[in-house]
Amino acid sequence: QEYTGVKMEVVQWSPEAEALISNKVGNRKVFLVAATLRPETMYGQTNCFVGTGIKYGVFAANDQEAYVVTLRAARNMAFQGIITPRGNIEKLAELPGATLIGTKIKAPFSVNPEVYVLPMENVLATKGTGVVTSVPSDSPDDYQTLLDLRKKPEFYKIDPSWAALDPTPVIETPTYGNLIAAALVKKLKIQSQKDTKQLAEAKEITYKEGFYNGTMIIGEFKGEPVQEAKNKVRDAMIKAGLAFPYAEPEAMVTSRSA
Ligand code: ZZB
Repeated sequence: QEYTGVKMEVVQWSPEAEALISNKVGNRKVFLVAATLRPETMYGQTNCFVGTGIKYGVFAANDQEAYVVTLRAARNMAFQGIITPRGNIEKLAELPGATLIGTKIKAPFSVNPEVYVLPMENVLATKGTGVVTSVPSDSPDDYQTLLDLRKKPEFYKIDPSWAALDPTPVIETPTYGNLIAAALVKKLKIQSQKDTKQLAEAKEITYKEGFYNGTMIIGEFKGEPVQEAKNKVRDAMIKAGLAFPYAEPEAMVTSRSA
């Protein structure tokens, strides 16, 4: 799986994370790195999601930068030469996911320059970097989670202002308009992020509609089909030093028939 690793620079740590980070990162800039398959949607980022029960590390990428990802992702990055020295990893600090909530970070290419880290129940520790950038216009999971957070901020232990940014239209499709995630959440009668079966179906439809029938309605490639814009946005982010290619190795073969 070929992801784009999106570098979301920390602007202001939450007090809990700040306490764990103190003095441990040297002069490095620290980034949460989100793994995405939809670089063309980055204009619509409104926040970032982590799993509150997932363990994250702050890993030195080099003398200037450090990345907040799972250990598993850091290992993959080291083998891909993203983290130097190649094949080696240096963990500077450890951050339980819950401590990251409320941290303010930059959202590269987004109409919202700065966004907050929020909790999502369905973040998998075994996929990508364990960090997910949220685009509620084009991801049903992100949209529904945002609704859940707004409905029950105390339950999720967030300040309501952290979830205040509304979805921004990024892609137009003939069937679902310019906020496809909201349209599908409604159509499939999804009520919460716990409706994982319907959300999986909504995601499938969203991927297909966006890719085959979507047109960009924002950004440098406005007016172009998503199919063409996708890699152009990706390349522009990489060129700007705001992203890098990150490959997820195929699942290891654990058994095979003779
Ligand atoms: C931004 C984005 C915008 C995404 C969108 C999707 C969509 P897949 O197809 O199942 O591999 N993601 C990445 N890592 C994780 C994780 N550890 N746990 C849960 N979700 C994760 O899913 C790849 C997408 O799932 C990634 O692309 C990321 O969200 C999320 F408009 O990044 B995406 C219709 C989807 N739209």
